[in-house]
Amino acid sequence: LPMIYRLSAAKLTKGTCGASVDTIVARNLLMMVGRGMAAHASHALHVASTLLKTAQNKTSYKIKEPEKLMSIAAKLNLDASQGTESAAIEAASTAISDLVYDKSAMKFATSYFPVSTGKTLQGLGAIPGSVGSELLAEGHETSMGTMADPVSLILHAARLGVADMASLIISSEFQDVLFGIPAPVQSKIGLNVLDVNKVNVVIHGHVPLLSEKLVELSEDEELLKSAKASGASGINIVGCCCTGNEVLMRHGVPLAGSNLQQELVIATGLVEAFVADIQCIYPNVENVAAKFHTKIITTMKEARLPGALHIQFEEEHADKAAREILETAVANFQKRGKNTYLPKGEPKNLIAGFSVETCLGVLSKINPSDPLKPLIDNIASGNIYGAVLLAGCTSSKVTADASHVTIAKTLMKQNVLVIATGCAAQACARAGLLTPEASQYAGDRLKGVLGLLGETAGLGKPLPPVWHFGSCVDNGRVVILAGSLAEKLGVPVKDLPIAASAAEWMTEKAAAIGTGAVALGVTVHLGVTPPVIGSPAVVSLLTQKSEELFGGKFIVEVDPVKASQLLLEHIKEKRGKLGLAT
Ligand code: MSK
Repeated sequence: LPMIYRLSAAKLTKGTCGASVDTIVARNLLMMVGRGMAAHASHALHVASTLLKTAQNKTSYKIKEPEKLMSIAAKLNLDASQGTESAAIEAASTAISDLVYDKSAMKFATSYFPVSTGKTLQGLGAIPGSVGSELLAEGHETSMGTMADPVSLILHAARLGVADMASLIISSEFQDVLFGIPAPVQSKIGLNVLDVNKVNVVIHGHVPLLSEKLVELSEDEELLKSAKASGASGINIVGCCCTGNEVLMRHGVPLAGSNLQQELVIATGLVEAFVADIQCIYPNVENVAAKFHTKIITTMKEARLPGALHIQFEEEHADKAAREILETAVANFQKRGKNTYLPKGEPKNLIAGFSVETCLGVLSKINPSDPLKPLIDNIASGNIYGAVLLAGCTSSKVTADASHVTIAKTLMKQNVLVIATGCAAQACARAGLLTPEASQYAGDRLKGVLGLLGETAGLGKPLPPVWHFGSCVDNGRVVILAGSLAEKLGVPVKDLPIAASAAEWMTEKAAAIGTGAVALGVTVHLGVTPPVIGSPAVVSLLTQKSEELFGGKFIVEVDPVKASQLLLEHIKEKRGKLGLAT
């Protein structure tokens, strides 16, 4: 049993070494945030390394968005005068240095956050050095007999949270450079995006490096010929979790499900290959697949499963790995058994693919010289009462999807704009909230804004009341948008009428994102109680003291209706402080 439970069971307040419950809880939290941050930074390192090798002409990837690359270089204050490849090498090397090498401050943190946020973080010693140096210190501090001061441990967790945010930004920005900036796209979600007549390939995990190639190759003539020779009418790629979100928002690839549906997707008996890269891959997929013909294929060295077929992804040979995977899937089609089941009915429609650039693009049609102004005017007038980001997983500890959906519907009714990422976005999609028709659930004032923006975007219909902003790493996009709004208004992020909610969070990564958001001044609701209640001191640091220090705090409320009220009260308070109508 974890030490904290053994202590409380024995009604003790200290361990044998004298570590208090506050020390133990703070130490455990720091380790949790550290693991989450390591996962995101590892993702970022893969993407940065791919960008670097692409610029060096060592891969078959292309730089699809040279303009965006130049704006990243400008933000980082890099010399981009030698052209695209040189700018890519500079930007990727800066990221790799931020992630791996020891130095005083991560450039992706100091360059991307508003100046006022940077000053607050600097004053609190919360600007991270490289991820590598921070993790080294975290491992050391949390080892037995080292750091025992709970406040220092929590401040270190905040620093790791900030490093996590910077890592998300690296992944999100470079993925756009390599694969394109997402733009609104229509697609579907549900188990019945699987096709009984086709070779079904599920792509699962987080890093879109190999999945981009799989999507591209699924239309390869030779592979389609072999699929037809096997009796299939084609190759059907569907997504799961965040790899699914990535290919959804760039290519419209439909989604089969989120983290909690991964085993169910296989249990349809219709999946020829279940291809996993990294993170949120339940080891149980192997046990379920063993009952069917499904091949579980792992592709990255960090996330291997003991019985899975492993086809290693390497940036330089991505096409070869993708072809081998699809050949394996096609060859497996004829082994599909009779024991198949697909739920009746149609998958749900959805619109995804919102990005900062898309938003600014639409807004600039209203005000070309000052695109943020229409957004600010609508917030000031109360047409948009505030904005809340729904992020994180779906959880088996609560009724899955229900918390996200209840909060989304309650907030939009009160004219709050809802942005969603990760599995939370998929939960909203399953409830039909990513459609123009769902704008009927929004309050009249927000409905008017969605209608105007939909017309301006040329949709001929309102925008959905929930904007799918991408995968978990795309929380970085939301940070960039919030930072731009704050800078435009000349106020710190902590004063904006915004908040975040991780109503069904479950992973260490969600803990890292939440901690980073609080450190940047955003108040975050958690709908599943984090493992800190053994220490009233840590609870107070996270839910009260953090607001004095950073401007953001955690709100813990399991009931989604009450949570919505708390989020609305928070927005009301912020509006009041800005002198806006409440
Ligand atoms: S996939 S981290 S279950 S959101 Fe990003 Fe979903 Fe949570 Fe994984």
